[in-house]
Amino acid sequence: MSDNLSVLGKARAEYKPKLPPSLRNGTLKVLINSGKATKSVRDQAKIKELFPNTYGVPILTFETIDKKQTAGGPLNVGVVLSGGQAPGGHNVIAGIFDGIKAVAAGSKLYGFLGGPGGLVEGKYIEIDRELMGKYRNTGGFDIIQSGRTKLESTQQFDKCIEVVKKMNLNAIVIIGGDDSNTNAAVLAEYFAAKKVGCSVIGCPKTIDGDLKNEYIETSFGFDTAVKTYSELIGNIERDANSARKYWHFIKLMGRSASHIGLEAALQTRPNVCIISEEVKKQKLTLAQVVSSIAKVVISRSKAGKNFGVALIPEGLVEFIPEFGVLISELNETLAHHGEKIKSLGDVASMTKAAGKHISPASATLLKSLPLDIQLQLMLDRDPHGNVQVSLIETEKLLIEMVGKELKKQSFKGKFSTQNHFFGYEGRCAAPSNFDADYCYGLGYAASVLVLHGKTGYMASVRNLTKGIKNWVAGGVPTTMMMNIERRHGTDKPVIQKALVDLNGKPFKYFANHRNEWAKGEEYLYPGPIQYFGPTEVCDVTNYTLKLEHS
Ligand code: FBP
Repeated sequence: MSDNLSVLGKARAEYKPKLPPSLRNGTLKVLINSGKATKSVRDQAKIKELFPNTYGVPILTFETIDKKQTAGGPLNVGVVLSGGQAPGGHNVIAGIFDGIKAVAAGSKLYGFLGGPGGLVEGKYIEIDRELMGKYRNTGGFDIIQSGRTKLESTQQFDKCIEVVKKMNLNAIVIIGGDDSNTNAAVLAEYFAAKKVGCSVIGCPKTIDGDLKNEYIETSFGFDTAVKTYSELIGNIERDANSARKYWHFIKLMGRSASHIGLEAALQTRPNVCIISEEVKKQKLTLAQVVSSIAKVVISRSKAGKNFGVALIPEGLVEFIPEFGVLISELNETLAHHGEKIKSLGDVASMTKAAGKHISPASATLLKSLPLDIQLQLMLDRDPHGNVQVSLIETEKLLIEMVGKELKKQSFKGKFSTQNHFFGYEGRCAAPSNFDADYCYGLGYAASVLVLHGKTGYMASVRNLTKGIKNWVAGGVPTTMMMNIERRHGTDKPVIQKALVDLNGKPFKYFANHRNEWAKGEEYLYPGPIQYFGPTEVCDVTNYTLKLEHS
């Protein structure tokens, strides 16, 4: 055992993740059941045309049978960790490792270094038993690191083929979010078209919780990350309620969707929690969002409470209609004139130059914002064309604007504030028992898909709220989750993001309680994730999953 493990780390290394029944006792007793042909969520004709070799394949579920199934010989599998870190990635790799070894003695697992870029460049290490042993049940992606290279050019795909041939790989497993699994689907299609004979399987990862649908109940890492943030938010609530002198504005990671904010609100009951999807539905302007927060500040102050806690989803600005328009116009502008605009150096000149390419309303809005926010909106997009919302300091923008609004209303109380941003704090936390088990199951399921030579699938484990004895493992065609969206100024096939459903039970529960939470101190203090102890404490999932599947 590694000597750089903490006391908890050592105890945690001994944890044996639990597997769904169909994957227990090795993968040798697993049969794949075929279902009906499938279709994409939208834009069926276009997606079918783009994925002629992998479109329409059936959903797969595994069942235990008595007959042994073995691979023809040892399997060689490569694994990639892609995109933002999420707790449990190492256990997915452990699941693949144990799965392929159970299928065929002598099977080998290789880890591509630094994300999809490592695959293109053929940079890898072999993951052997000793190395794997150091990372079981740990957080982070450090075993092979991660990266955000987008796989899209024919040149990149051809390089991947060279690597696959050189390493004699039977399969590549890409562990990633919606964008990375889009990469996996595109690569699977390319390999199938070229008859490369190498499967490409995806695994649903992202703390954001926005890679989910009927068959992928949740993405791994969401559970642990939100529990980590909720512990911190609970601590802040207790501090706020003790000192009674600060309003805490807490921005929470999660990119576009507000699943993290909503779940954290259910776990901690703050005074304010903004849900971006609701802002969009109600077409609220920034001024209206600000005024809704100011109302709570004023009414608490009238009750003698100049303190409170407000949760802000990091993607909020994209959902405020005028900002949404500004950001999409800036996306197009930066895709075509980005280099020139950025070369100007100072923010005022950049804003002026960008202003020439966007609508007058957007140009006025951009100019009206604090300089640092103007700059943050014009920073580089990520390789997938997304604005980097984690770099936009929305919590500070709101504090400033709420302060101005209070002044306008001749507010007599106090508005002393603290700002926080919780994101990176939770992405590498040691996986909760739920994530440790779920991830191990996903990895094991991926190895079964590889054994059966399946490609263009995402590994799945379902029935997650029904107890592990009822968990169902299988595979879902990635093309089923796709639609066409505008990225980097062009239409691209991508996995559709699952945003917060305003008719769903988690949001409804929040909406029914938020007024009481705004007035009082109904705070809940969830405390740290527990790894050892009673099952109702250690194996509990999260409100979102429970409510969605109750
Ligand atoms: P993925 O979608 O790749 O899982 O990443 C999620 C995320 O943590 C977002 O919540 C956040 O906006 C973004 O990554 C931050 O990116 P980076 O790690 O590049 O700063």
